[in-house]
Amino acid sequence: MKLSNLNLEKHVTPNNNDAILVIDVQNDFIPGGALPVEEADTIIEDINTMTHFFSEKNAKIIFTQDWHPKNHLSFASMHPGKEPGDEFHSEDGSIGPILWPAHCVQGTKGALFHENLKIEHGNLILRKGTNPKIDSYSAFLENDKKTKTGLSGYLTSLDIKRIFISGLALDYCCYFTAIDGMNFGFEVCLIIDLTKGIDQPPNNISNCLKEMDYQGIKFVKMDSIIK
Ligand code: VGL
Ligand code: ZN
Repeated sequence: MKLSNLNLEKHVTPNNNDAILVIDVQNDFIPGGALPVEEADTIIEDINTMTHFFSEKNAKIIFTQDWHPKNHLSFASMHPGKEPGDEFHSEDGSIGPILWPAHCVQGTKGALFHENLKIEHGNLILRKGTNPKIDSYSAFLENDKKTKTGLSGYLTSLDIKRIFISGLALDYCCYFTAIDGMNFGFEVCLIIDLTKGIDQPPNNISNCLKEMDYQGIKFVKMDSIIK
């Protein structure tokens, strides 16, 4: 599935039952960081424009932060003989499907939001991936698919019905957040020009887009929200 083949929503107007999630716009995911996502720097200003717009519409704004202890088991360095990018599947899916370079270590510069990201409109900053033995791609559930982050309860208690997803990386944290968001009963809309992907293993982005489409996730471009 290519971006150009997706059915796009037209004319979407955010309201006070909406939230925008800005996923992991942190130094380590920006070119120059430990786990750089290609062109990730190019979407930051537009994300700022979008969160400002959502705040004017009384929608909620949530930033997530990948926030790993330095001995996190998703790091290749924790597995003798393994390199970043190597396949790895722990029994219950808590770590994998590949290993990463050490990234977003708690308290380091790489874990901070990029300096150009405007967070002042944020209602909530949610940190995830803090358990050394369990990764957390999704902002809703850790990778064991059992441990909640609390986000679903937060959104439900504020009467949020629809979530918009932006940020990094399209085929990991944005993807798993979108799928779990659907499973928790939210309408989910991915803002496709406010996200960039890793595309590892090869074709991962295309497979994720196909699966999101199949699951009923909607796709929208920024200019259908802000006209
Ligand atoms: C992410 C890989 C490892 C992400 C986080 O934010 O998409 N990807 N940790
Ligand atoms: Zn991570």
